Amino acid sequence: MDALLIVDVQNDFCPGGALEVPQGDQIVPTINDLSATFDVVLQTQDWHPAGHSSFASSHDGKEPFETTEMPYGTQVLWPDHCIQDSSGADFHPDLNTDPSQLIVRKGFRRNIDSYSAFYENDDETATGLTGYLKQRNIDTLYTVGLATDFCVKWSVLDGLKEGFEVHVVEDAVKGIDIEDSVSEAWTEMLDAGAQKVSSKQLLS
Ligand code: VGL
Ligand code: ZN
Repeated sequence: MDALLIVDVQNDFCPGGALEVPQGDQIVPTINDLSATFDVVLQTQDWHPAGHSSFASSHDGKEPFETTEMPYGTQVLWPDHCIQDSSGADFHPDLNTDPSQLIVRKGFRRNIDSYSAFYENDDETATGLTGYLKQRNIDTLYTVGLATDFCVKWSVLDGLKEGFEVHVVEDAVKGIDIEDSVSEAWTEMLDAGAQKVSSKQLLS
């Protein structure tokens, strides 16, 4: 059984948002077309409390896009984004969320960031998505959304590790792109066994 996994298509990751992904909004119509063709549609939502430890503003002297060491490893520091209940955390207004059967929220623990739909950045704290997918006999994921080089990439890598077949829809993802991180993300995802597809292939 297949599922479409829509990662973090939220206002703060779209142009004009706090952590904008260039052209992040341009994938929305394609995602809407795709979600109409899947029996199972799932979403993630980045959902941080104010003062979250992944925000540069929570660390004296740090600027966004610098890094800091956390107990679980190196963490990129971000502008404040996707704060719970803010409009920036809302899904893009044109995204059709009606077909979504599950919304996985992540990043809600103050002291740990979470890029992946499966595990937080400590690689240990589970969101529960694996159990949900297994119980619904879903073995294949088609991944779309934002950002290619962070939440999409980590969701794809963890999905593969958890034993799912994972496809990435190349024209339905967009990245932040810090120092070539988008092309590195593609290399990592493909090396790990992800399959690149186009929306055209899926919609024809
Ligand atoms: C994301 C950075 C921080 C993402 C979320 O959705 O890719 N990136 N929080
Ligand atoms: Zn975040």
